[in-house]
Amino acid sequence: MITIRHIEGRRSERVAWLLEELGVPYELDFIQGDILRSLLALEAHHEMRMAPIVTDGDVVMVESGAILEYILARYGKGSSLRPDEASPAFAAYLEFLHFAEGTAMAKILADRMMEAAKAADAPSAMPKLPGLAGSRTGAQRVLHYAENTLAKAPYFAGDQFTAADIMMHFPLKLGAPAAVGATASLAEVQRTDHAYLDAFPNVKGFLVRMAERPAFQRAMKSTMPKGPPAM
Ligand SMILES: N[C@@H](CCC(=O)N[C@@H](CS)C(=O)NCC(=O)O)C(=O)O
Repeated sequence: MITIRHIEGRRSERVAWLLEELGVPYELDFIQGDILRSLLALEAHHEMRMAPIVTDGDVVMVESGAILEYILARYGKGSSLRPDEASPAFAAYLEFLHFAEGTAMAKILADRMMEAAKAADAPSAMPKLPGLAGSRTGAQRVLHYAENTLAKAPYFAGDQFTAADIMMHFPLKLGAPAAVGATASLAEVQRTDHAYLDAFPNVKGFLVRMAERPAFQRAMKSTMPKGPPAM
């Protein structure tokens, strides 16, 4: 049985979502309603002490994107959640599977650190650069890129839902308010009816479509049994 060491409302929900899509059983290990104790409990399973940590027999893994690839390789052979390597969708699939953490989350979190440094009157080490990208914050660059990608097809790898969409969901829901200078708690970002999403209609449509998926709904119910956490 696959065990997901989990924190409510965090990236570990991706693993539950993928397993729900595949119909593979799993168990979640977390302390309901207690984010801090769930986080501290992770240390018993991995020195990185971050969620998700996945255990499958002798395998213990961190890094959600790698975990999704592992699960697809072991339990999802032939599944449409991973396009065939010969398919035209494969390059975009790989890009967004990795972009979600490697760039999107990194840029969204870097914005937050820059905001905190600005609030503390710390001098910026980065000069303002010219051009379109230079005029945008990290979250804006990510959200505009996602918006333009989703203008061409309903999913990140084209016409078919894949694990890349599972990876992208988390940075989009976190990055959308940041991109328009709004603030939203972790509980609030679970909703898809915010006015701030109107700035990115294709992203909004994507988030709505994801929320309609039965596997997504089952995963959100199992990973947040008492509803979204306040923090
Ligand atoms: N890139 C990693 C990030 C994991 C991560 O930072 N998880 C957060 C929860 S969403 C966490 O556990 N943070 C606590 C910490 O790192 O101390 C992944 O995608 O799995």
